[in-house]
Amino acid sequence: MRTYYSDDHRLHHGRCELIDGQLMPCFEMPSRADHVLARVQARQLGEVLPPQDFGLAPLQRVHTDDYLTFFRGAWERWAATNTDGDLLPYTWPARTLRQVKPTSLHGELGYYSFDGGAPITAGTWQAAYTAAQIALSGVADIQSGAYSAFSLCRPPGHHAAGDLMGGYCYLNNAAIAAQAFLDQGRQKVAILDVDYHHGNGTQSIFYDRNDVLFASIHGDPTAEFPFFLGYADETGEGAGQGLNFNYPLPAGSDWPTWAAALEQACDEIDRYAPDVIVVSLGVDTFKEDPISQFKLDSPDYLLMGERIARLGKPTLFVMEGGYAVEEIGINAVNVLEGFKRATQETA
Ligand code: SP5
Ligand code: ZN
Repeated sequence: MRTYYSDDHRLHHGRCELIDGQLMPCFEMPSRADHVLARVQARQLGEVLPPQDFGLAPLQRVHTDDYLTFFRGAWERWAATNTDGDLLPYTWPARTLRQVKPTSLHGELGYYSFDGGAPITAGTWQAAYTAAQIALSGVADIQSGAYSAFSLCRPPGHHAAGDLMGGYCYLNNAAIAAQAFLDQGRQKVAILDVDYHHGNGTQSIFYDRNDVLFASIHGDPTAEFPFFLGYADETGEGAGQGLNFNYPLPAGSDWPTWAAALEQACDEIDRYAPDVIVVSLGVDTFKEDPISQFKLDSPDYLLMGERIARLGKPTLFVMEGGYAVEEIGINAVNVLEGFKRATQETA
């Protein structure tokens, strides 16, 4: 399995986020990708390649032009008046307020975000743009015949909607990949989101469509970020009715509980019979994750990869969350090694 990776991720390094009433150093930090890359190399998973550049067009298939233009130009506008500090939103158009787009930088930033967890720094656009190209390079690999690929994206993407950033995410790498598969002739794509948090951005992008199935296993949003999406009764609408599957699980869920939800998700994916699968691969389900409440252990990720392999479809893995930095490489690469092993056994 080839891995697509670029050092550009380092250009994005937010300073702090609000956790339990305190400004803490961002959990979504550059060393996350370094640990995953090191483990890919140590385990000799396969070649590590830089991304190709497919330009803006495939990003525009998922994100609105006005959002992309705003995100691309935001830092320059901020830097013109500030020499210190990340660009962070502080007001959002919640209930009773109007969905207007103000003209000032912070007005627009509130309009284009849903939380204060996505800081814009000098290199954030470039890092996010390259992460999307990394996802697209994985698509290209599979389109040229590879059975699987690993897109080592950073920053992550699954919380980003068509015109919203949030939850450490700016561009929805998995959604951009899924849309690219469709645009290159695939008929049906299934996205399996195993990150601890619900993939609200991905769900919203494909909610009313029948060419993408979305299934997500995550912390129950009654108690967990992103709180306002990810409930089991969100089943899709219009043409997408019956093609959105949420499996919210309680805090403390361990592998047997998690694996039972995975079985259900896999049954739905089998029934849908997609041409290709995109996995939003977050490993913040790990028992030591500093911001999450599930109890998966490192060997469980091998089993996760094996089960995904038994779906028997070409599969693109796209890196999402995981904040236990020392173990993120072991856990993410365990999924890939489990997948590889099971694929070879059944081939
Ligand atoms: C991609 C991804 O995994 N994004 C996650 C964003 C989560 N942001 C909210 C974090 C709030 C954590 N609160 C933890 C309290 C620990 N005492
Ligand atoms: Zn997450």
